[in-house]
Amino acid sequence: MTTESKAKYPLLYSFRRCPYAMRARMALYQAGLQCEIVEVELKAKPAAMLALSPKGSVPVLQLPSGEVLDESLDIMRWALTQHDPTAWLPAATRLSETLIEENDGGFKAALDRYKYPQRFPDSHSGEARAEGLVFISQLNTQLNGHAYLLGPQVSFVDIALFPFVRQFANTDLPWFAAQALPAVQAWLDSLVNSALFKTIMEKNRRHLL
Ligand SMILES: N[C@@H](CCC(=O)N[C@@H](CS)C(=O)NCC(=O)O)C(=O)O
Repeated sequence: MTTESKAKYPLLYSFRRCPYAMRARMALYQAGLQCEIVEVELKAKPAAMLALSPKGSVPVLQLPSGEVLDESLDIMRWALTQHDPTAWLPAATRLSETLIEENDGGFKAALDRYKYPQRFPDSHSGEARAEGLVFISQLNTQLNGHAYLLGPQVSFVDIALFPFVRQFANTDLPWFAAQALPAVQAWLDSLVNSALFKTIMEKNRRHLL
């Protein structure tokens, strides 16, 4: 491969509405890293992406060195290790890890059963919603008078979690708005309306930065 043909920027295979891809795009943007984005159709994944990561999930990041990162949390950590202007990483604690594990585990499973009941004929959507609500209530308690999960500033854990909480809320917004979860509702509003989130959700975005 000649120097000219080498990729100059990291290449991100992404899907705009995927919560895992959202958290990766936010960290890459926060780190000020210029990346090329390939918007993937989940039903027709590009062969080039599958060659890099046969498990076939987005996001996938290919670095100019050829190294491949195909887990959203690894992409977030890598990006912020390059540049972390408001210290998202140092703020991370054992509590952040536990919340992320619960989010990506039981909460995500409940969210899928609530959001896509047709895919889970044996599951009861109301029960799945109640299960998800237990985690959301835990977040409401954790917010405890501060704007973000670990204190007054956004950190890694807020960004890792909120795309999933957003999906949960959007599944039935009037119901979500009627719950007594003022801290989570304010937290979600603040993150959904942030310039960072709006930027990474722009349609037809081919580049980050
Ligand atoms: N553990 C992975 C999960 C990524 C994931 O499941 N992404 C979904 C889209 S939201 C996906 O690509 N699913 C494969 C498919 O739908 O074919 C990560 O954190 O990156």
